Amino acid sequence: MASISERTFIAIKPDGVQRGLVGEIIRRFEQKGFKLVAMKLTHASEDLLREHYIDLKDRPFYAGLVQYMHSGPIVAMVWEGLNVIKTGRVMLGETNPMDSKPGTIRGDLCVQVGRNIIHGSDSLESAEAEINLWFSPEELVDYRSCAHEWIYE
Ligand code: DAT
Ligand code: MG
Repeated sequence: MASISERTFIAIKPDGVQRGLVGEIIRRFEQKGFKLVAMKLTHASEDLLREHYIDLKDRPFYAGLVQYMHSGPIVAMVWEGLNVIKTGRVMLGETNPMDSKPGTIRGDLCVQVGRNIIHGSDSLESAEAEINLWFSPEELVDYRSCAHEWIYE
């Protein structure tokens, strides 16, 4: 069941960082009304990235995907809010930017599936696993947003 304290893992991939899209992507989540609870710029290890994409280990693009994700810094974030996992995926667009509608992040800001600039968890289970993989519990910041009452009834 969707809850106001639902959390998702969102990552701006190395191409998004290099192309100067960090502010634009964060702006969309902030303006939507979601709450930022963790964020760091990190050059992820290949081990962490292999684990992050472990479900895709048998796909032909797996090695290239890990290399691409290891090619530069990533902005790793945790966002919180009602239905944030599913809504976050809608905001991202389809995996392949070619299939992504205008108005979505991938639909507006990138062209090819292998350079699709952003990651977002696709289920409650993957969100929990990914948040645990990328962040320690102390890095998740507990605070009350002053906009809370203006976003939720
Ligand atoms: P998503 O990132 O939308 O959750 P996914 O989990 O199926 O998509 O795949 C993870 C990433 O792998 C995706 O963002 C880009 C890459 N990828 C997926 N399918 C691909 C393909 N057919 N060719 C190249 N890269 C692909
Ligand atoms: Mg995925």
